Amino acid sequence: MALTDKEINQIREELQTCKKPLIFFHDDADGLCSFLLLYRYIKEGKGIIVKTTPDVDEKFIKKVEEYQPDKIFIVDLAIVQQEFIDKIKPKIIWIDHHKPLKRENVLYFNPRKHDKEDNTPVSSLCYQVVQQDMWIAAAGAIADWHWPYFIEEFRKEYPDLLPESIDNPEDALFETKLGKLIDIISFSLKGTTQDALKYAKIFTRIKTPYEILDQETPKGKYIYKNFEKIDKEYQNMLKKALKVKPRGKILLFEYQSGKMSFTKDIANELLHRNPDKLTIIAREKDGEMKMSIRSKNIIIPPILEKALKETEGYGGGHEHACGANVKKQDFERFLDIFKKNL
Ligand SMILES: [Mn+2]
Repeated sequence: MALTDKEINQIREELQTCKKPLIFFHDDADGLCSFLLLYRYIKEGKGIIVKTTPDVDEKFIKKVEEYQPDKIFIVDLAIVQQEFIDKIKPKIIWIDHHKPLKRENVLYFNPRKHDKEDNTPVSSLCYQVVQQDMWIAAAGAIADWHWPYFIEEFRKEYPDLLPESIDNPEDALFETKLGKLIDIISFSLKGTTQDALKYAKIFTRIKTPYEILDQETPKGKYIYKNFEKIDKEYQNMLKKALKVKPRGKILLFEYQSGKMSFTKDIANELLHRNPDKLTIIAREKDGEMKMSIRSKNIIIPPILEKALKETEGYGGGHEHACGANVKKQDFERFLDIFKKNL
């Protein structure tokens, strides 16, 4: 189990003695689901979405002073600056599954501290603690391409969302109603920060997944309508991405930045449909190419490090899924280095 019994009890104790939490979360499905699991357990609090770089730094101090929380929870965020920790009064409980960092004066829970291979999503960690809202935890975990320990229990309770024939997160994502629910959750974060928070708040009061999937209540319908609107844009972009011809082993799709980023979503779907290719989705913004890189069989980080070193870009991630940023003028060179090292 990713969190030990002692850690589970420790976090549970912090939740049970908390009256007014401020919860920082990453703006992806795992982050939002983690927020929901904690919020719905305490039934009180406020969420803060950390967009673009997953880094909690001093610019968030004002938010803490405004809200005056008794505790701060930080979920699914890779970086929390020591300066931030030092400058605020409330106790900080940080639950994450990215590369472990050394920090002082914070309760830090990360399964990778004990086992560097263990990147169990934060939704699954939070579920270990709260033991409720299994459908939210399942959505968050599968969204991070992880098959959580409670999935058979989930299947028993929601056989229509996850049919018997599905035995891996990828098929669950692209071929089931649970996958659709995940799209609805992650698309609810695509608008402005204000919009995203508004939807997050509605999610805190949804009772069952069917409220949304079958539009059973006004709240569920409201979330679903927004999904349909964003999905239209997504399908348009996907159609374009699917027309791209591979260059050797690489499948590259570039697009200009609009209001919304679909980089991760397109990267995952293109890889699902072209499992033998390395897919690179690049969004051009402010003279930079912001990328998601995916592959089923190639270990990406060593090649990526090489390419970044020679182009002064930055990025990183997991073996088969990485993110990276390079200047537009270095992009061709970046691709060349990748091609030569495949
Ligand atoms: Mn995550």
